[in-house]
This record gives sequence, structure tokens and C-alpha cells, in this order.
Amino acid sequence: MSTNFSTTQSGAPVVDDANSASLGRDGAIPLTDHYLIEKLAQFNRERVPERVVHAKGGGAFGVFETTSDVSQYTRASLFQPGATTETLLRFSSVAGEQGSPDTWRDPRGFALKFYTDEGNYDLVGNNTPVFFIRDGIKFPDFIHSQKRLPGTNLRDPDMQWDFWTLSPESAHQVTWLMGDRGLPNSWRTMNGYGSHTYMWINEGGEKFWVKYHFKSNQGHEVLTGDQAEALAGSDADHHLRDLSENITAGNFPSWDLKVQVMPFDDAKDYRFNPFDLTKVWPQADYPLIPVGKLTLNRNPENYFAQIEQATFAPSNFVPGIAASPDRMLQARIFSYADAHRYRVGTNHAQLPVNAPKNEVRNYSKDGAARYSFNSPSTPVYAPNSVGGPVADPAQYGPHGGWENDGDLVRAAHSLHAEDDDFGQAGTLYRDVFDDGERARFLDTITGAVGGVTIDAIRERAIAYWTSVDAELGAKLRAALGTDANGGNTQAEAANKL
Ligand code: HDE
Repeated sequence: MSTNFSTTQSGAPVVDDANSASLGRDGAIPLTDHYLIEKLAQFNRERVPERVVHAKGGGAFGVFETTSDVSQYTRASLFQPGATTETLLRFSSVAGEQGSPDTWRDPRGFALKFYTDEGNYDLVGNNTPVFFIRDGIKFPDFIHSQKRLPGTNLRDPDMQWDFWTLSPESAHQVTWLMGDRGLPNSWRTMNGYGSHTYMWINEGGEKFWVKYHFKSNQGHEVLTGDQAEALAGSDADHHLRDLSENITAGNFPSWDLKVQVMPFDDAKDYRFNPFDLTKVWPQADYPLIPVGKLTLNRNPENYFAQIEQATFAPSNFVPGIAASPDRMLQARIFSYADAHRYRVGTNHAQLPVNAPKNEVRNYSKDGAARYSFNSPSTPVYAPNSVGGPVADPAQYGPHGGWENDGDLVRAAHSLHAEDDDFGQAGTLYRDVFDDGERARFLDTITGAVGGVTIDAIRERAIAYWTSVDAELGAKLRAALGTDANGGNTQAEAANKL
């Protein structure tokens, strides 16, 4: 008798995996064939809603080792010298749905979960250090403009460029996107960034502002537009396959974590608003400080259970790390846990892939799919006199925070001396791109803006790139063959023949 026999979801052996029960060989199927019903009903419920952004992705488990001493800046246990912490890293693309090609031009997600001994710390970043907008209130609109038209369900360059050219703060990130970094050859050969400014707090309660940089030890490899397009057709899972096969082969990818640290009081007079997510801190101002090494060394055993249901949240802080005045970070602190409760369920944090390694002690209870629970002697209310857990400020240590001026206003982030929307984009284009990348960049934006059908939007796009760099704008106009009044110089020239 086989020991590997099929069972129902509740463990009972099943009589037949290939024939439904029926009244006579050609008769009706009785409701009593609960196994048939269970299989079909379970099949209908296999999908959870895909992530509304970052739907396509892949990931792996690994370990983070703190190899330097940054304890002067943070008391976080995972960043103490010699600490090793298990991690989960999920990579993703932003705009495509779950079946979309890995090699579409897009920023890439770099979502990192540290299973620390003080609870999970999630650093949910991208492969670029900046973002398209600086206020979360515009995020749904931004994503709508990058995805699909309500009528045809097609993606649309007019919508994309209408949003971008009416949101000039997007210029820095769009320059990153349209450059080589928008087409990484693999998740292994790209950097990761925390993007936002975060706060670190040391044992003495001193506060610092920090930005995270994960530098790939596999170097930087990018695809040309043609290569990316070909792969989109021949292997939509190019990045997913690359990561899985390299880890299986023992070729473990790693990144060196470095941080920029800004003394707390520098923020108010720094030349850029240090909390504006569309800006970087030039490394000449705040150089990179080594922290440790992240290595991925274990593939998921089950993609759905461990990657599709993985939930990363910027609200998952640990002692010694806190938020900053960055509005985008603050909006994300709400949004991710809300998305997880909706997408995976109220008790998503109890799933093995999301559960912390240390004990959870609080008074939350019940909720769908409740998996772990306290002992019956633990009270379900506080305050109580029967030994329930009590918050211990000493355990948490000095916490974050910054002074706020108190008036409730609706206005943009304050502007510092050198804050504008195009300056850092121009620096990236002129000083970071080399000649080859600038040439590819012009090709890319010519193709992208060339897809715009509305003259006024195309003219705004030319003005947008002219604001980044006047010569670039002139080259774009020439490449598009439109004169300053939007007339088509190529068509006019043809008419003169
Ligand atoms: Fe996200 N983002 N985001 N995002 N994001 C999500 O959370 C959101 C932003 C990023 O592998 C969602 O679970 C808001 C910046 C990654 O599971 C959602 C705003 C950065 C991932 C969400 C932003 C990111 C997400 C979708 C503007 C880089 C995938 C489903 C304030 C610093 C994480 C989900 C994973 C996923 C909200 C902007 C990166 C909808 C409101 C900036 C890597 O909650």
C-alpha cells in the first residue's frame, strides 16, 4: 500500500484523482463528490490580488553582516559590529502586471526585510536613489498615468508625458529612467537604494539623518533598448530566471551597504531640502560610510507562499531607526500595511515568511486566518493586573522625532537655497552620463516623446528636457523634426521638394 496517497485538504485519503463520481457512467454528478467540488473551488481561489504596483518580481533569502562600526550613529541591533541578520530581498518592476516582461524600461523595486532580534526591519527601496514625485498625494495619479487608459486599457505616451511635463519635480527620476539604469541586465547587476532620508538614533539618543546605498558586487550591467525589446519577447522572466539559476549554481549575489550620514542640525540649512525624495545628497557633501554586506544565498521553496505573499512595510521600524519629514515616506508608512491587510489578509504578519524571529507580545487577537495566539493565561486587555505585557520605554530606547512648527498648512515641502526641479537632472545628464550614455539617452527620449500625439504635450516635453539641458532640448527638437511652433520640419521640407 502506497504511503504517498492523495488526500483531501483535510487529510483524508481520496479514492480517485481522475474520475468524478456519477450516477451510472453517463449520469449526473452528485453533490456528495466533495473532492471534485473542493478541487474546483480551491482552484478558483488560488490568486490573491496582485500588488497594484510592483506586481512582477522575484526574490531570495540571504544574510546581512555588519562589518563596520556605525554604533556611533545607531543603536539598532542589526547594525552593531559583527551582527548577522537573516534577510529576504524581493526585486520587482513597477508598472507592469504580473505576467509583464522583466526587461521593460522601468525602475526596479529593491524590497529588503531584515529579520532582526528586535523585530522585522523593512527597507523598501528601488534601484534609483530618487523618485518621480515628492508628495504621496500625487502617487495614485502618477501610477494611473503610467499604466492603462480607462477606455482602451492600453498604455499611452500622451498620458505619461502629460503627467510628467506637468510635474516638473519628476525630471530627475525620469532622467534616471530614460538612461541606461532603466534597463538593468539583471537584478544582480544593479544597485539598491533606500531612497528616502531616514533617521538613525544612537544609544545616547543623538539623532542623525541617513541615506542607504546598496552597491552591487556583481558590477553594473545594462541592456540596450534593442536587447531589452528582444528579451521582452523571447524571455519575459529574464531577471527571475537569472537570479534563481545563479543562486542554484552557488553564485551568490551580494551588495555592500554604505550610508550617507548627515548630522541632525545640518538639515535646516543644507543647500537642498534633505527630505525631498526627488533629490540626492551629493557624495562630496556627505561621503559614503561602509556598514556591511548583504548576500543572497537561498531561493524560495514556494514562490507564492514566500514571495507573492511576502509583505514589506516602511512602517516596520526597529529601535534606533525612525522616519524623517519626507512626505513620501510618511505616506508609505500608512499605505503598505494597509495594502497587505487588503491583499494578503489581516494576519499577513503571521505567515512564516512575514513573521518575526522574536516573540510577538501584544493584545491584538482574532481576525481571519489567525495562525498564532497567546497562551490562554495571557490577558486580552491592558492595563491589567494579571501579568500581561507592558510597553517598556527602556527596551525601545531613545526614539526619533523632530520639532514641527505646529501650524496646519497645505503647501509643498520648503525650498532650500539650491532647490529646483531640473538642476540635479542636468547634473546627472552632463556629469554622470558618459558620451555613449548621453547618445543612447537622446535616442530613448526621442523614441518616447515621438510617441506623443498631442502637439501641446510634445512641446511641453521638449521644454521639459530643455530645462534639464538646453543642448539636449535642441537635439531632441531636431531629432523629432519639429520647429519651435510645433510645425513638422520634416513634413514642411518634404512639401518643398
Ligand atoms: Fe511603493 N507601494 N509606494 N514605492 N513600492 C507598493 O505596496 C506607495 C514608492 C516600492 O516587493 C505597494 O504591497 C505609495 C517609493 C516597492 O512587495 C503600495 C507611494 C518607493 C514595492 C505602495 C509609493 C516605492 C512597492 C503596492 C508614494 C521606493 C514592492 C503593493 C508615497 C523608495 C514591495 C504593496 C514588494 C509596493 C504604495 C512610492 C517602492 C501600493 C503610497 C518612493 C519596492 O502599498
